[in-house]
Amino acid sequence: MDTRLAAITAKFTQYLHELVEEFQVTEEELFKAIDFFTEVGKKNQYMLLSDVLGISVKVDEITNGPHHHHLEVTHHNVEGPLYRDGAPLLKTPANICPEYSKGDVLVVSGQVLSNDKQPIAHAELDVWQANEHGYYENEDQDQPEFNLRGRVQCDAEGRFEVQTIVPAPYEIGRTGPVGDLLKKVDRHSWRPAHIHFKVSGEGFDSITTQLFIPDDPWIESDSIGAVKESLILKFETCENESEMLERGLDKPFFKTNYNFTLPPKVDAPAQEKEISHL
Ligand code: MBD
Ligand code: FE
Repeated sequence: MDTRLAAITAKFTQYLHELVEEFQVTEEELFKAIDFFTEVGKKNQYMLLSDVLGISVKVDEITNGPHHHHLEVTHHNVEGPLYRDGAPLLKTPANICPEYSKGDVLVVSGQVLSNDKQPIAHAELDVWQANEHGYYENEDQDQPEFNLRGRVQCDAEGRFEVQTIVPAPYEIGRTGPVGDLLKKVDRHSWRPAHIHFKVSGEGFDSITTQLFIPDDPWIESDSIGAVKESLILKFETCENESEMLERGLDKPFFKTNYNFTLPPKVDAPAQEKEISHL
């Protein structure tokens, strides 16, 4: 018997009964709800549903927040549905968008540090983001494979520099039941422009997070509620000719600096000592 599952099931049932009672839900509405959930499954949108209901962010906080609340480490954030394993391995300085000219160029640089401010040598950033129209490579015929994705290896001081473009805001559920629901209840389905990161280093816990583009129109009303103040980037405009040339650019670009701080590895449960029998 799974007592936790039993308790959650009982409570869930109680909440649903209260809801049915309060709204005097009809049979017709129940059938519509069942059709909705069937469609969510068929279109593989359960994660997206959890996102727009604010469940994903809450669960992320519960799962990845409290162990480190006493430490100053980079705020965790949800992975979202668009991560892909196996992005190209790159060394810093890296360019994850070689066809840069289509968007505003952005150079993200910084350092990966431990909680006591020591550099983490050869830390890795797994980066992924949407393009200047708000589309991820794996949902867009026009982008090359793994465009705007990369696993960037930092140098011996944990430093990195990633050249990319400024992503556009992302509209979730453009097709499918979750987007349809949002429309029906008059909720917008925009996410402020963001860049995803999984940051890892040997001997440290990895962190999955997102950094947000400043001054985005949706930053105060992210449809999944994932924005945290400490994850909003600050942009500078770089018009310096030699810095432009260095990067093969013929126009000014945006620069931003962000340091990631990884938590120390949570001690693995003590391994049972092997008892040697002669
Ligand atoms: C996204 O791009 C995203 O990052 C999340 C968390 C959910 C839906 C779309
Ligand atoms: Fe995203």
